Amino acid sequence: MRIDVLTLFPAMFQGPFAESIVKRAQDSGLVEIAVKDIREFATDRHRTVDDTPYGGGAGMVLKAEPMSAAIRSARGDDGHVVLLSAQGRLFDQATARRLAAVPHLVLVAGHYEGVDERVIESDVDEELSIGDYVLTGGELPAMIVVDAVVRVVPGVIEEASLAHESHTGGLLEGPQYTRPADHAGKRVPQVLLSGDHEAIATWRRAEAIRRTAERRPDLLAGADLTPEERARLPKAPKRPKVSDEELIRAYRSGVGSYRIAARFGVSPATVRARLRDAGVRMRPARGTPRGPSVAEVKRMRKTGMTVRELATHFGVSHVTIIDRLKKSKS
Ligand code: 9D3
Repeated sequence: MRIDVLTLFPAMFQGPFAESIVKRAQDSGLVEIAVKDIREFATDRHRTVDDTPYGGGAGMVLKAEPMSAAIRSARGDDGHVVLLSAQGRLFDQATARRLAAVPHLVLVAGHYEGVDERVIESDVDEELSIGDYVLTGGELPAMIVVDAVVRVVPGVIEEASLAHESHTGGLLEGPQYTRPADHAGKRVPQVLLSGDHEAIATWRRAEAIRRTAERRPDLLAGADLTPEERARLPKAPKRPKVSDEELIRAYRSGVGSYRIAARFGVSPATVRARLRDAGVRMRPARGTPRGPSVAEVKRMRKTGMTVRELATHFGVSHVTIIDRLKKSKS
């Protein structure tokens, strides 16, 4: 595939395109990348590429004529033109895969306040943003798009790595460890040393789901979860009719979670979850037993996990784990 990048700052691209995987992709002939200076397409003797906005306002706008000439020169008759702009649709992995199948990409890095809209209408096929934050221009976004696209061009990286990516089903990765098994007093989770491949896969899956729910709950809707996994997801915390401080003050004063719930118009489970999340040590709840079953704990224990690791894994106290282990022996 061929990628042309149009920019006012070609020197910015020299480092990133001359290193690592993007360099290897070019060296092996899988991708050809050319960076071109938009200023070369300015026709006046000052090489002017920007001007003040019609209607007034701060900053400068990239002029239509040199932009249009630069794009038409790079596109030839087959280029797909992408403008990097803060007004674009959000770039994501699906877009990276789609663009990796395009034989000739032309990436246009805007700068200053933007590009004359008539160029976007006539010469640009799509506009992409890399995220909701303000940058000084489209150069770093263009590099990011090149990086994400090039690595999914067939042959650039090992097929196995790409296969694993699509296999994780839209979840974040769980934690990774390598030697030594003990670092500064923290041990690698025992299950990873157990050699029990099924238990390892189960653990990794649980960690990936847990992490995604905690850090990126927005990903869960589109994630590839079994109905069982979906049913076990912690419900999204819908916040407050009552502040944490009020809940904590009431609880510490000795009022039970059922009374507090009634007083503040939330459920007892909500009261307990909020207090637990706020780090409050809970008195024993009335009602049904919570946490993992005897069988679940027994199974994970067999992989060699310690009581502490089991407690973290199941999200309960070590007392609960010891209780289940005792019951499994009686
Ligand atoms: C008056 C509003 N402008 C400045 C706050 C809007 C604006 C113009 C130009 C904001 C950023 C830029 C330069 N940014 C890009 O060209 C850009 C970008 C970005 O800022 N964030 C995320 N993705 C991208 S892609 C190109």
